[in-house]
Amino acid sequence: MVDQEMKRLVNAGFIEKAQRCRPRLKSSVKAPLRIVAISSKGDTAEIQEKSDGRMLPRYSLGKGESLCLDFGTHYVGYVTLKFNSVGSPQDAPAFLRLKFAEVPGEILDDSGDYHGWISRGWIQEEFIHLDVLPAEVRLPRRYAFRYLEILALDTSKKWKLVVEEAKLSAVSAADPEAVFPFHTQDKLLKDIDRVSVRTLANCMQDVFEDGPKRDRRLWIGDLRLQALANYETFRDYKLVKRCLYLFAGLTRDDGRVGACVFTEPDYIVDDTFFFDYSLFFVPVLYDYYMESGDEDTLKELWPCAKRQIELASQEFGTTHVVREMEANDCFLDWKAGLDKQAGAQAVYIYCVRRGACLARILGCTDEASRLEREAEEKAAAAMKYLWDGTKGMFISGRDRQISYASQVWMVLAEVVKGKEARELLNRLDEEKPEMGMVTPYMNHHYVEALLLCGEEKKALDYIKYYWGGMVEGGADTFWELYNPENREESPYGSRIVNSYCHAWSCTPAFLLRKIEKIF
Ligand code: RAM
Repeated sequence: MVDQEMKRLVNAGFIEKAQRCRPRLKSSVKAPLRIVAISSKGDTAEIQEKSDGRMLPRYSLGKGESLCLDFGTHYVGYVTLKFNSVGSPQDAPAFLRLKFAEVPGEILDDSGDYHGWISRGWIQEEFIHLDVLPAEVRLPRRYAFRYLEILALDTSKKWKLVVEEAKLSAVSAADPEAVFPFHTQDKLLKDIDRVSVRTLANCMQDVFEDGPKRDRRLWIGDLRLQALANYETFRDYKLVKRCLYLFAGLTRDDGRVGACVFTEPDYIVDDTFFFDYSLFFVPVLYDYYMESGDEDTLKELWPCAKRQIELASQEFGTTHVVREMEANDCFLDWKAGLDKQAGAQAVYIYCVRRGACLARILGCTDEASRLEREAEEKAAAAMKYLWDGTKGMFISGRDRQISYASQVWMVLAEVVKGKEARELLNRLDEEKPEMGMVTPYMNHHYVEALLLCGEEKKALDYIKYYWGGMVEGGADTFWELYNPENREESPYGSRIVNSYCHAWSCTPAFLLRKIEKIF
């Protein structure tokens, strides 16, 4: 939901605390490793090695000629390019197009074909004129990429363009040396873990960003999963604390936590609100406390967590079933047509249970008991009104829609447990309802649901199938969207604006270590 009329509330003390946890970014200089040619092979991109990255100055580009540099893996950072000319004196400006690509397919995509609903400003493409060569160009934007294509749109008949040097200053708040390892002999799992950790590291910037290509901001749904992966890998508690204080310090005037916050030019909460995302402040705080033991933060931020539950509780009617939701009232997944009611009911129960635990930890026993009763009441209502006994599935909305999201969240909310939950997930697997899952975010929750009901083997196989599918598709970092059945899937109208290093996709680093502890 977008609330453009909203009044904002800023807690200066909280912002000050967030500011004190601001990370110092680590930077390292990278050069291209290879020069490649990318061509299309059916619907995939074929990469052909042309030469070593050090051969760069030996190439000269005339009108319409291009060079594609491969930096070896995915990075986030700032680029400096040195250009020169060969041949006659430069009698016309150099006119260039630069394309930065996280995956090779982006080099092949034509930005002119994009007619989607989010800004084309996200496409990492620049058009530059250089009147005088030689020239050193330090590009002002930060890019997320592995490949950089330099196309000479025009030179002149008398001279050609030379790219003498390409340099990247890669930045991240994470120290790649400081990862707590995951032990396995399985090559695919090793690769999945490596790609997950890289995804997380490249999204760890001034805050936990959702995607360094797009939207480059702090979303609470992404934060929740990033924080979990971070606790198992980099253990950067300070960065999570910073993000918690930002969400709590920048709310709507009724205390509601926004779906995302911007940190530039000033800290400001967005006017987008999702039922599930506001509630996720509770489990993010819960997980943070469980991992860090930071009682001061828990005490200070508990009122904000409690307030999210209070506000969400107003969305329930006398039957204790949450109201029917419009598509953008609650997120859950990008699956088009997904009915959100059952998922929202389950997310509420999931969050209230964690709220009850926090209240108990803080010694607020009356509040804890009240929240425990609240969770049970809503769980009972889910069984009464949202469970279809004949089909053995939870239904959602007036059309009684059956989706993966509803079943998975009801399991995570422990509305069904143990054997019943296992049977439900088995049925889901057999019947494969059409209302499937399209984001690694939703697929993460599916794996968590399997783990919660003791299906470690299935969880592991699914990680190999799903995230392994991206690794086999050449991923250096995990993608925002991945539907094995439709690789072109995009909620935005074209995959050209999809992000290919996306926070909510980094969770195998967490899931695999969790499974490792069980075995
Ligand atoms: C997209 C981003 C972000 C997500 C929101 C709901 O814009 O991918 O990660 O949290 O949607």
